[in-house]
Amino acid sequence: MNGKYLSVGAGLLALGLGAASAQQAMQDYDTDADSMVSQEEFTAATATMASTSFSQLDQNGDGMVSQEEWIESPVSDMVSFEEYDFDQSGDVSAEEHAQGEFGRFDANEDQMWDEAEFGAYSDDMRARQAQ
Ligand SMILES: [Ca+2]
Ligand SMILES: [Ca+2]
Ligand SMILES: [Ca+2]
Repeated sequence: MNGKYLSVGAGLLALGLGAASAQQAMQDYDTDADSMVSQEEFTAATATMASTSFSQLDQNGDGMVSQEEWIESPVSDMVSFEEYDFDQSGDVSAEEHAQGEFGRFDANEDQMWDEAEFGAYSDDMRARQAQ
C-alpha cells in the first residue's frame, strides 16, 4: 500500500517539474504567444533546430529519412515508418515527419498543441535524447 502512495507522489512531482520546463520550451515554439502550438509553428521551430529528431533520423543528411534509416533508429520501436510516410514515397520528408509528430501528440485532434500535449512531446524528446 505504501508503494502506491509513493508512486502517486512521485508522479505529481514529475508532473510539476515537467509543466515548468514544458512552459519554457513551449515559448520557443509558440511564436504568436497564444499559448497553443500550431502545426505551422511546430514545423517552423523544428526546421531551425539542429538537434530535432528528424535530423537525428536522417543519418546521411540528404534531407529525407529512408526506411533503412528509420529502422535503425529507436523511433521505429514506437512508430512505424508507414505511419509517417504520408505520400507513400518510401521516404519521410521533414514536413511529413513534422506532420506525423504533431498528429501523434495532438491527443484531442484539434490541430493545436496545448501545454499538456506539448509537455507529452517534450517528455518524449527528452526520453529519446537520453537513449
Ligand atoms: Ca501559437
Ligand atoms: Ca536520409
Ligand atoms: Ca490538441
